[in-house]
Amino acid sequence: MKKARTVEEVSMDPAVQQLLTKARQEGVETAFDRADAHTACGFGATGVCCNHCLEGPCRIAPNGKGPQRGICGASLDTIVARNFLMKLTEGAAPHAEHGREVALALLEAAEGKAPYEIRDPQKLLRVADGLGIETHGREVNEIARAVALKALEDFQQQTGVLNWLRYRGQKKSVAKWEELGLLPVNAHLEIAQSVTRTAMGCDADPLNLLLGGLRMGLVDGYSGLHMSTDLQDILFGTPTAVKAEYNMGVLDAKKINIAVHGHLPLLSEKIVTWAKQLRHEALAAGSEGINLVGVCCTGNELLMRQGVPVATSFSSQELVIVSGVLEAMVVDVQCIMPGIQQVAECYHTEIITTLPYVKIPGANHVDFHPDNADEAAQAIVRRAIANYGKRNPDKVAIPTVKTEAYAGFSVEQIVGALSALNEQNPLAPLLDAIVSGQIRGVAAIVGCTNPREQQNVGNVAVARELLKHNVLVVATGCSAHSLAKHDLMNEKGLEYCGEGLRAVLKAVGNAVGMESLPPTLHMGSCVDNSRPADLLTTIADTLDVHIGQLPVVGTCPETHSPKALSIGTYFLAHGVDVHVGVSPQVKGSEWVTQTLTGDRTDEELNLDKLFGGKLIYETDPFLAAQKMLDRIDLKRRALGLSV
Ligand code: CUV
Repeated sequence: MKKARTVEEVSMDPAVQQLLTKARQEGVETAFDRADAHTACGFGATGVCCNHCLEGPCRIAPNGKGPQRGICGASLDTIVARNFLMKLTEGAAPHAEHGREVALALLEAAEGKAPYEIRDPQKLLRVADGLGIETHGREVNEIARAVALKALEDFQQQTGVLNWLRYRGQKKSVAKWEELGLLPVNAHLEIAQSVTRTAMGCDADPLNLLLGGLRMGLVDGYSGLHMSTDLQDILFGTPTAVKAEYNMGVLDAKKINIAVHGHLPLLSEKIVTWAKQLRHEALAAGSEGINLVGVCCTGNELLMRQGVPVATSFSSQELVIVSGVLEAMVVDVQCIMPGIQQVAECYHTEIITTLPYVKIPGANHVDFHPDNADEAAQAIVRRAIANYGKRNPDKVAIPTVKTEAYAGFSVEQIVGALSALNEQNPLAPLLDAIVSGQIRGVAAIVGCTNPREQQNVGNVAVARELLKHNVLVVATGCSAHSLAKHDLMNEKGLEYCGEGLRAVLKAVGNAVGMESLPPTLHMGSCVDNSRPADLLTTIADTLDVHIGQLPVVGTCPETHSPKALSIGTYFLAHGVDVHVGVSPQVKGSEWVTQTLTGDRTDEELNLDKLFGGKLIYETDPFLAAQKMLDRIDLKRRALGLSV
């Protein structure tokens, strides 16, 4: 067995260090300990193990020793490309399901069958317009119904192109995808076809498999990210700037604590409502009220729209329970470690699953459907209240660590802030700063934290390094948690910014009555990666260039999730360079690796030649930042901008 890491080696977050120490003292095992106990399988880690059929598993040693083909004759390149496509499909499918769940909820709300209302009718009108839906003289619910049906078409139609791609895709990129035959028809069809492609005896052409991967990127981007964000904004409101708190110190020993965890805001929005309405019951139980805290992307959703504080990110989700003050952890879908149940059994915490297709043995289940949203949320809040009396005071220890952070930077909010400087042409100040070099480029830091990685180190180091070189940084997902916890979303972090960038952040901030914009802008959850994409589309259209020509990069330094790979692929399809700091498990095939990283010297196709962007795999955050800066400069030069 490998040696266990010290708590400092596990995370740079002092709250996580404290709670991990407590967990270890109390004999509670967490993902960090399991990560230390596991040795990664060298075959799996390089993508050369094929277990698509019952002849195998077959594994090919990349050093040329042993059989060089699977029993069926699949080559090393086929096996690695096929495994990579499967990963991308596993990334795209949950996001597409997210989009579909929200579309169904909108339909039921519009038809009066689910207790939601349209909180942003203006966005509804804009989205309807963009989809070519007649809005004139129609009731809000009638338009909402038409929008929901258009969304559901993207899971049903047998010909044509995803409505959301036609609506949100940059025309220049769409033309490229059309030329390559990559345009997806409907998300479910594409996902089913992708699974078929990877099944035994189907697609064996590595290039065709990788192009299938790009299709998955587009499915994720339009049926997952864009659709989810658009419809959630319509239902729950478009985020505006909000100041909130981050880290374990947001737990409150005097209150009933409920953590909401996962991705879908459909139920958690209702829990916000019912936590307020049932406060008197919480008081009657002897507490001082109800305290909601967020984990992972459900946390981001509630933070962006409701200012709900965030406790922690993916890799330390179990440690919220170790505080001993969590009455319930309510989970919906994605990124929920089954391990939370084992941890919960050492305390009084109740794990409550809520979707019929996401259950955990030992956890309790409250079935959620949009039509019973109020009843489910009430039941959950009441269960938490009932658990308050079971708390063991000897096990309570809340780290006092918390940080202030700004969030809520939707495109609408960013444009709104910029318009304080230039009402006629809000983007002009940003574009001028990019052209002059005051802002060298834009980077989106996205993705997760990973129990195998030292938590927050990669995300924070990449961010600080890019800021230092005047790159405007936006963030989503758990990487945003990392940045917020380490003062990169409040004024303190301005010290890390280069002079040019700091001046722009201050100028825009002053114009909207703040001392400065925060050094990095929190744009939301993982599906909200649609927001940076929309921002890039607007910038590229204004300059009349392809998105891939802009000096912009995407980076996920600490990811663990296939979703980050499919989101990354969505950006790669636009020609945006994408850095990953964790192995994408393709190293076993030089052909696949070099096609993705654009490093092939022969005349054949690679991603860079095809789209103008490539995958950058680099585990060292400083080298990664340098490589991204080089690509930003390359693109600046190509546009005739100063470097
Ligand atoms: Ni979707 S995908 S660990 S919660 S960001 Fe967080 Fe974000 Fe990655 Fe999961």
